[in-house]
Amino acid sequence: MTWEAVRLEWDGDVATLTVDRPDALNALNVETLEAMNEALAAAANDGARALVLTGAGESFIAGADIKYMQSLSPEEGQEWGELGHSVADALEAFPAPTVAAVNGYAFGGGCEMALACDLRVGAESALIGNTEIDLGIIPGWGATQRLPRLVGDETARRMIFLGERLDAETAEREGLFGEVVPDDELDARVAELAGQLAAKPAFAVRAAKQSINQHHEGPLAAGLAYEKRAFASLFGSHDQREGMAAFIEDREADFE
Ligand code: DAK
Repeated sequence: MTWEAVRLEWDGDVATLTVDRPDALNALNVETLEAMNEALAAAANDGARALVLTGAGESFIAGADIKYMQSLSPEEGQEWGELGHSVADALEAFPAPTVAAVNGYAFGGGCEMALACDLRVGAESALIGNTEIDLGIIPGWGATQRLPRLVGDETARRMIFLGERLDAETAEREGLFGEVVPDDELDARVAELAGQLAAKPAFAVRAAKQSINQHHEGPLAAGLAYEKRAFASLFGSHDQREGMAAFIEDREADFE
């Protein structure tokens, strides 16, 4: 499958989804969002053990396409909101770990796509923020919920109320980026990290991801109960038996 504004490339079990509209700094329009949904489904179906999200050229994703949004009616705005949510949800529910390689501007809806990934690595020159307030709107693809969970309530309110654009160093300090690397080392570092994630036992990583995601979806008690069930379900699996045997026998594990 090929798309105009999205590329899906493979390196072993690692899939990389690149938003490829560099002339618009990878701003998201309907066609791009639909292609992202299809590419994510294809990557999941083809068994990706890790997925990288990045942008072509100098930008990660400069936001939702303002030129498209400008004249939307409330009904069209609702459809548009749902389409963006479906992509963010697909990233969040992706059956393997996802890493946002933030190589430049990640504003508005671009920041929200990064927030829906499991991990974020920033290039030194990256800028990130929920800038919607200056367009007279609020974040509409999940940042009001996902951002406070990641950076804490006060920082999230500041970012959203003030439309702050954080540089990479600040984003790392606030917990928005897990790490920051020089621009020319971003691809190599993300490939290394994604490779490490892909080499881990896939069922266990998925169970851990789903358990952590429960925390986002309901009260703590429900999340803890889910975690208990997910934990128990891994016992008896090949990877659990093999991982523990390898530790006891002091050898490398051979995971499925
Ligand atoms: N949309 C459309 N085009 C964009 C764009 C965007 N978000 N960002 C950049 N571009 C386009 C520019 O218009 C320009 O196109 P041409 O004029 O060449 O045709 C080209 O990309 C290069 O941009 P600049 O010439 O501006 O480049 P600079 O290096 O000078 O500046 C910049 C880069 C990223 C600082 C600047 O372009 C900028 O501030 N862009 C806007 C960033 C922004 O505010 N992003 C947030 C968008 S709002 C909703 C759910 C979600 C959302 C909305 C509703 N509902 C539930 C209804 C989400 C909203 C957003 O994401």
